[in-house]
Amino acid sequence: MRFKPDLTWADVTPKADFLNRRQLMKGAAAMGIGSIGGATMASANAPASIYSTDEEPNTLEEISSYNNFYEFGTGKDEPAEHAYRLTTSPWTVEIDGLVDNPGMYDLNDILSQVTIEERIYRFRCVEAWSMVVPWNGFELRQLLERVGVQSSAKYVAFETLVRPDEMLWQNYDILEWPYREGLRLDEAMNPLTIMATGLYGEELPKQNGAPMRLVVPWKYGFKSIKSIVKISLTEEEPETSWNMQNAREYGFYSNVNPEVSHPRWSQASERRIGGGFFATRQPTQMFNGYEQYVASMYDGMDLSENF
Ligand SMILES: Nc1nc2c(c(=O)[nH]1)N[C@H]1C(S)=C(S)[C@@H](COP(=O)(O)O)O[C@H]1N2
Ligand SMILES: [Mo]
Repeated sequence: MRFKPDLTWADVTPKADFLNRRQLMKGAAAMGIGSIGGATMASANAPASIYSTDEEPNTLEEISSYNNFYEFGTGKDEPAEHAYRLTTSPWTVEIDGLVDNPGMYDLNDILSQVTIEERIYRFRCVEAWSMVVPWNGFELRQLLERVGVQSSAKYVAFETLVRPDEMLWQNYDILEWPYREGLRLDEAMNPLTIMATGLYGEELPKQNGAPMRLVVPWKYGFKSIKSIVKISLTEEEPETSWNMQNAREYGFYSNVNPEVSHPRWSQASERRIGGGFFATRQPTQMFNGYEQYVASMYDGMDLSENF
């Protein structure tokens, strides 16, 4: 299925503002910074983000060969083998629900309106392995502010592409397709929450969720939904794939919490990918180490209930 965008940023952005941005972008281009190859890269001279960890990042090889992306198989090595089939250009994102400017947006238009930067984040899968990933991407709140979130909106729902002739495992009922995820609006607006479009200053590999995937570093990895084609602002808590699959094991919040065990294993420690066979496990941190930026969003909540 191919969509023709019926709205562009020029339609939703006050015109003067839009023209200013274009001028700025052009100026930036003339100085050799900013968007090359579809704006996937952060400027080489950009200052390091205060949100980045100084832990040693995993290699591109590790990050792009050990993956979870069930649309391309359930084995860790299968996404790297099969994701080449995915057509990522053109790419359209539908934004609907409680927004002032719903529509079908071309990804290039979205990327021309946001600031791409580097974020080096810890990434913790619910299966108790972890990595350190140097993402390139933009804060989701930039996109949400552009489309105008209405005051009744309380949640953001995301959907991955459905295209079984390219995503061959969508021909099997291993999950209910499309893969779905969701955040509370304040979580989505948190500056730590990014849409990643690149890795190591290069285009995002398809197995990592090209051309655009969510990254929510204080939550278990399954919240970080890949290859997004739909974003909906809703009043009700959206359905999420792993919760639908097994509500006893996977909740909506899924904040990294070393004190709350998965029903089948402990979450107290994790195996850092690339550490070698004899590497010792390391302790898992509350909110994956991002407590100072996110804990206040859950004040008064029983964190052991909201797994
Ligand atoms: N569409 C989609 N998104 C997905 C998944 C998936 O199977 N399909 N797996 C999730 C899980 S369980 C994890 S741990 C991360 C893995 O991201 P990575 O392969 O880039 O490390 O992607 C998440 N996003
Ligand atoms: Mo995961």
